[in-house]
Amino acid sequence: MALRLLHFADLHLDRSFASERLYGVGAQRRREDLRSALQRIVERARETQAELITCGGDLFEHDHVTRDTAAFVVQTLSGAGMPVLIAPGHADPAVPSSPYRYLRWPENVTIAAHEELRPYRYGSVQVWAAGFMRADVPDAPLREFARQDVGTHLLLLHASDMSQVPEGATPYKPILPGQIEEAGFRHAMLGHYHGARTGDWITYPGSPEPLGWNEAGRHCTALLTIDDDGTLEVSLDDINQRQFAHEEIDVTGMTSPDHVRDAVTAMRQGKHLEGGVIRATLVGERARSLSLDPKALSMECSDGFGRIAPGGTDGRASAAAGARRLRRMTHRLAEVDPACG
Ligand SMILES: [Mn+2]
Repeated sequence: MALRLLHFADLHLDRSFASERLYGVGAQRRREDLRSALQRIVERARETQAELITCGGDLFEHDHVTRDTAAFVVQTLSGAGMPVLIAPGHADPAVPSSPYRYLRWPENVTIAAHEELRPYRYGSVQVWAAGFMRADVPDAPLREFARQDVGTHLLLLHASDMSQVPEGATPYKPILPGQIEEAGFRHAMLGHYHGARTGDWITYPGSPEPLGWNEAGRHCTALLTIDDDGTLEVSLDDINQRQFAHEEIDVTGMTSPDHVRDAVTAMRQGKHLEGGVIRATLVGERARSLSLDPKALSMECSDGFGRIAPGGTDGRASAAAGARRLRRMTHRLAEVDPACG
């Protein structure tokens, strides 16, 4: 065997989660999830006897990262007992004020804080890496790359496979599978797309934990094994402990807020939702006698483990004017924690 490595990307440590309307305890718990994912990644690298850990960028969010988190990263990675190679991405560009630049990193950690691709040698394998030095890098990274003919070469980048751009993704650093092959790479370990996927030339491990309700798909680490003859195997293994779930609660027939509260509690205690961050939508026909106050409901369901925050409430009158109203109310974030189940 020439090399075995564990690849991950898009952890987004210290993300605010404001875009998911998660605040306070709810957001803090998600940030703790991200930290513990890094510890599990390092543990998995050891367990699988990897010889190298690679990170395809977005390890943390530069706009939010605290010194404490940066110190946590340094400590966790320094304890990995193997080399770690990081290619800074869009969310964690190696700008002068980045922890990548101002911190003293342990000897086993290498930051590819350079815009052009440079090779890093691990045994008989060369891993070519480059980093974002500012947040927006439109250039195609392989356009002027001189083909490598001798030896085994891998690519580590935060980049966009233009043959499979997910909805809503901004295509920084566009590349195509054909370019990987033409440049002489055996495989590209990338970051940027948050749903795990792998193919002949390109692997995205996805974000280790989902970062919101729109992140369906798998959240993995990728174990790459390269044999001496150049044979390559990629194994995507799920690493997430959380999932974002969406549930509906039908309020038809409920006549008091107590009924709604009981339904929310029952949903949160449902075993299949353990470990889930839940967005509950109240649907159905609201009885006239039932008044719902999202704020009050939210307060009542706040217990430190779970909470409902008032979300976008859009009440729409049904076709039959003056009749009962069909109301669709969105109460975000009944969060279920295993400790609560
Ligand atoms: Mn990302």
